[in-house]
Amino acid sequence: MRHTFFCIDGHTGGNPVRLVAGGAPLLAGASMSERRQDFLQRFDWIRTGLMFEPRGHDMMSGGFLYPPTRPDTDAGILFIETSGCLPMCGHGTIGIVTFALENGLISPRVPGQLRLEVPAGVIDIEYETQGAKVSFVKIRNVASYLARQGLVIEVPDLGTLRVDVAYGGNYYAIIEPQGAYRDLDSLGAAQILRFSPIVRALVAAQYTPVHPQDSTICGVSHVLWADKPKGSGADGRNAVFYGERAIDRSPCGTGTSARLAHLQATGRLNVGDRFVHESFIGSRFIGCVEALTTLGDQPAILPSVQGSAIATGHNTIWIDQADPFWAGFQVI
Ligand code: PYC
Repeated sequence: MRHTFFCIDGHTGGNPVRLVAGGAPLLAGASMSERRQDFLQRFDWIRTGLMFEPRGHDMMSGGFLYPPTRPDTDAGILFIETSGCLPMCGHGTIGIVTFALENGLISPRVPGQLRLEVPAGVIDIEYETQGAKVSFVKIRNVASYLARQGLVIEVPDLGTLRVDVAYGGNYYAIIEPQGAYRDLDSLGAAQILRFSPIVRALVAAQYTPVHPQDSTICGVSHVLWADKPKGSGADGRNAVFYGERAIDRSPCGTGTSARLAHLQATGRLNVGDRFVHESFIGSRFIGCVEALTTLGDQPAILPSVQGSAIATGHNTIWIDQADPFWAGFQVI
């Protein structure tokens, strides 16, 4: 049996985004969080088929637009990527919103604004257009917070690392420059890919964060190597590792949100401060600590992240069960 998916492919700050505009399965659930669970149980083959090789690759990431489950939102997004269905994805949201607006797939009630439901909660979007193109998308992201400070792990062949854990829509192990980690350029991409899964496993052996309001969001999934900025006008740089073999090419939207929460909670950013974040390849997001809030009984912030995306083309993809690799594969 052949399934057809109509996709708009592109990238946000260099990281791929595949908006699956046709072929989304009907999902059960009273919220995008419940629909995420339903998708994972019944349709995960669509994710692996569209994200893994031979139709995707280690960094592939994307999502589907759904009608919202709440009357106060314009649409829902379900994110898919190689590591699963993320509760929230910043670069994915910037790409999906850009491609959906540029192709008339979504009609905002108020021009320049959207309210979207994602598995991690509700996010507000501001965007600007120039002619038929969206020039930027700014996400007012879900409440983000510093979950744990000062975990100490011993990484074989690297050394002792002090790791903090923060939430920005996913849970991040954040490593700042210190003895065993000088900076991103001296670590390099190959070592980031080598050490990050070990860091993630060592952190998981000590600590499992659980979202104060949604226990389906739990555990450190991403590793953020923080660094000083490289280009002029930037405030920081990072490389985010996710899945099994991916380094985010963008500055990572949820990673930037987690980093803003981390910097605010440790007294290095205040409400209203902007933080221009560079990716491993030099692309940029503008982050900002918009407001203070609480998440359960945790002090938290409301971060915003702004960036832009480029569509690269239409892609009609078949998943045909006659193909021995119909559900995709990873080489790890
Ligand atoms: O932008 O939030 C993000 C993201 C998560 C994983 C890759 N990018």
